[in-house]
Amino acid sequence: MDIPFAMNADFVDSQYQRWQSDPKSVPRDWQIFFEGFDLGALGECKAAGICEETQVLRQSRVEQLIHRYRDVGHLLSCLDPLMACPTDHPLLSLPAFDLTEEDLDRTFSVPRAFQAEQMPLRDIVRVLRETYCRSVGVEYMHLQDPTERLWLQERMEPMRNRTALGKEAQTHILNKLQQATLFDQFLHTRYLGQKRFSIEGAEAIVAMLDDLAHHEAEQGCKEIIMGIAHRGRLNVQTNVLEKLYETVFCQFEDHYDPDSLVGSGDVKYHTGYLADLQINQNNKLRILMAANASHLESVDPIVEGIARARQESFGDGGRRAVLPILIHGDAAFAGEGVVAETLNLSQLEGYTTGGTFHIIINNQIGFTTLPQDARSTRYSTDVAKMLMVPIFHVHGEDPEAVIHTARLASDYRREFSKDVVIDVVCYRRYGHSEGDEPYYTQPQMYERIKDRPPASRIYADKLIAEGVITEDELKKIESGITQCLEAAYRSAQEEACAPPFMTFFES
Ligand SMILES: Cc1ncc(C[n+]2csc(CCOP(=O)(O)OP(=O)(O)O)c2C)c(N)n1
Repeated sequence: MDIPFAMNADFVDSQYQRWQSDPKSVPRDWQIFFEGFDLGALGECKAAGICEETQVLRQSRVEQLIHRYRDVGHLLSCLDPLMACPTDHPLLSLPAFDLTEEDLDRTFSVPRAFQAEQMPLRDIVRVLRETYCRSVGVEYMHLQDPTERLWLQERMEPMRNRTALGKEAQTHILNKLQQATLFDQFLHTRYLGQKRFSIEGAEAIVAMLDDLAHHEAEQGCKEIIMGIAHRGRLNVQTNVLEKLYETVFCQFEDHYDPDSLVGSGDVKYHTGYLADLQINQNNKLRILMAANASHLESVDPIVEGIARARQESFGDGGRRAVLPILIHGDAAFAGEGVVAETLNLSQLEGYTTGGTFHIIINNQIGFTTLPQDARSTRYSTDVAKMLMVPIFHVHGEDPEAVIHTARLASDYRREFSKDVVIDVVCYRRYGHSEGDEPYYTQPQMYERIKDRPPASRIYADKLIAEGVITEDELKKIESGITQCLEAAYRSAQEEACAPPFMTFFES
């Protein structure tokens, strides 16, 4: 019998499940093995004369349950800020495994990643729910390489898919969320009626990109090549790439002449930006936001091409030195053929960039179209499953979970040189470009969005409740940001606009 990676429990377990549903679905030698296994278990029972089912049988059921949570625990995860969290799923209930409430107090052997030899079933279910059914839903059991699955399990299960962050990191996250919210609110009030493709509803993306830039730089990344469509573009330019607020405001002013740069008034959503960031005392990071055409996702292969060229210029280690990040809309990721084409190139020697970091700003709408009218798949990310790479779905109002997931995905990409996908489930506070009224087409959805506080407020309330910050400290953060915005606004009106950007590498 050919057992790859000798005694791999996941593999044996999956064969056993296939055999149980249809004995002929596994090779003959496995059929004999499992027949003997079940017979032995029953024989032991009869010999003892005290039970119908032995511990061996129950153990195998518990292993099925563990396997199922790892596989489809995401069905029970809490991802959508606009909906109540699911509490149960028939595929994950005890009866689905012929287990009962009494079994909860029985003890079973557990996998290595649980960091214990044995546990009561009650605790096993708790560990699984904490890991797979909170703010992070993970799809990774489609990965065919058991080494990768084990790597992920050992990173997720001991920590229950969370990173413990200290006060400094939490306050920094709050700051980034506040910057994201206040910047777009400011544009909303000062440049009423102008398109801005607000990030509001998806502010966690800013906190995530900021943290990812730090994490990558600390791990040796020198350059990020980023592709991003219209949504949140200006917010990412200012609050992640440190483009000056006044430079952006200038582009909204009447005295700004976009024709001097070629193009029309929409030019600010298409131009790129090059930033050199001093991440900390030791690390610098260069981020190029590529110019973006209106044609959704057409930037993907361009980013890959730039990233590959930059990697070559670094020589050995180039794949780690340069990270391509693609930020997609949910409708575009599922709908545009170039997404599949780009994914398909990702592992080819002539095209690979050592793994692309994909982020979906999943605001659950494409212009006016809801997911059920836009795609045949459960998730907008399902096309990426063909690469056998992990896909993380994460609640967009839980910035700590978003950041934990980004760090994990970054480490996976570095370890295995493959793409990773993070689907940030959020919403869009206004219409597609603020000018249109979403109530006309999605009244129920927008009724739920109407009273939703910004993610920054929700996170601030959590930190205040936990005693991490005070209401006064929150006010200080807010007024500091507002002062910056006001000062930038004044200078954008008074002074001639500064040259807005560098767009390409000079070295
Ligand atoms: C190839 C292409 N098809 C259609 C459009 C028109 N269009 C612009 S934005 C948009 C909706 C995109 O939705 P999504 O990807 O979810 O991003 P969101 O605007 O919600 O952030 C559409 C259909 C386009 N720009 N390019």
